[in-house]
Amino acid sequence: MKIPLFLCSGFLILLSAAPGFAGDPVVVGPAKPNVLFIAIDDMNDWVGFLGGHPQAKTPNMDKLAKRGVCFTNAHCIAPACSPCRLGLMYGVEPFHSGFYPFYNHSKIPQEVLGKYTSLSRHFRNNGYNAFGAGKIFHGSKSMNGDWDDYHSKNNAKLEYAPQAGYQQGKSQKMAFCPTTNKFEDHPDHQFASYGIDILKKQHDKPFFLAVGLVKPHLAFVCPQQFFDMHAGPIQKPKIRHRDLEDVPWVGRSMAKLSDDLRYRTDESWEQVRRAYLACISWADYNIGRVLDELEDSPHADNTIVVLWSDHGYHQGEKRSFRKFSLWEESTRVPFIIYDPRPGKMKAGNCTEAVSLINIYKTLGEMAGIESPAYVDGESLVPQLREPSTPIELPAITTWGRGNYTVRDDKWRYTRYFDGGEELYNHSSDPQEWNNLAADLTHQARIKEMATFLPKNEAPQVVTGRSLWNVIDADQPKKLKTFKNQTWPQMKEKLRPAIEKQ
Ligand SMILES: [Ca+2]
Ligand SMILES: [Ca+2]
Repeated sequence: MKIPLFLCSGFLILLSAAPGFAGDPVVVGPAKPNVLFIAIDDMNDWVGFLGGHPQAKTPNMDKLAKRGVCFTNAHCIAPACSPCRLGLMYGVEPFHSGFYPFYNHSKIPQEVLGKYTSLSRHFRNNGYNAFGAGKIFHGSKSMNGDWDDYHSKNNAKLEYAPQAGYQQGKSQKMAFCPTTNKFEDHPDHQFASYGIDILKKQHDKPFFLAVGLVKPHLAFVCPQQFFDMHAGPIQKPKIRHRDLEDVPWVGRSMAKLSDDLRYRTDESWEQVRRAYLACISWADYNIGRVLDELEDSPHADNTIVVLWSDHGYHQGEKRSFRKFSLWEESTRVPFIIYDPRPGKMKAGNCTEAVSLINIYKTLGEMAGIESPAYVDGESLVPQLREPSTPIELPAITTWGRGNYTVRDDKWRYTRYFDGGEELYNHSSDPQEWNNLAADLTHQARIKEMATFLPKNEAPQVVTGRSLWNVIDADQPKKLKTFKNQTWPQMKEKLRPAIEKQ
């Protein structure tokens, strides 16, 4: 009889109970790798390793990107917390599941959710312990056997120092300023500490450890020290002020013009962007704490690290703030996989367009676990072995039923539910300023890219829906309201700001 003693350094070490061998460790073969799964909320490409902003300071993620395979052209499943996370964790595209808008995870009917197996549960079903902390799903911390243990508590109240930043009225959410609390009071510090505690332990089974950070999501608040790192003037992103004029109406409806107008009027854009960069550095600091612990732990040689953000963020581009759009600012995300096991990975950048939908199958293949038959996407193991390996399928991002964007290594093609289209050439127009969809010379390309649009759309799941903030095929009337009233009014309001620029 052999008793597993512990798992480390990539091998399962057994203690033989046979006479004469008692106590001798016997190495019998490679053990299943552990997984450290780092989820980030609302982080766009303003990180050192993606170069989205020249003043980004993210040394810990940069180090991971260098050691692992960094997917420099990675895109979200949907540009919103709930549908992206449901898609990623269950391995199913919104147009197959019907999870287009926001849901309270625990209120989605079992006859719908029961068709799918969450990633953490799938690993549990295959001999793993699953531990989680912070934000992995949106709207519910833990349910139905997704985890062996889950940490979500944070009781400390954060106090803001708005005189050192910017705050809209007394809004706790729309605050862009340092906190006066100690590090330990902040949720992300606690979530990282939970991960560190798990990494300090010996485990009798391989583990799937998910650490979900809630920054840089609004409010943009974090300790002063991270604001101090960004004390000087903040460089503006590249913005074309009349950029929306060649964008179809559904696209225009996605832009958060009122936020842009407010920050222009208040002259607060710089404070908003500074606070965002500070929160990104704060997230990076907490990620670094977990990665340093892993490196010093007995699990270092046998733990796969995957790091991703659920979607990107506008900081004034397309006259917009936040996410909820199908442009590059919203879709592009940090995404890194690192595998320390010999021969499993070649460090480098993969520049092919990839979707986060591929995480499910990729982790499954890396751990030798077959994914359920329904799971969408494809394994990125060939790209981990050789980052220059091409990928045939483009990345698709869905925002509402009928609104899709298709991204390949050079082009973005978007089609909205009413037939409105956009086409951008990323080789010559990385800001997506010039919509080429009406250009007759590109019609063959549009036709080809349109073949990747979903053929059969699942109807929207209605039960459990908590927020439906997109104009789509299921609420087309909202577009009429927007066209007749909101946009012209908004345009009038914006005119002085536009003309001032
Ligand atoms: Ca998010
Ligand atoms: Ca434009």
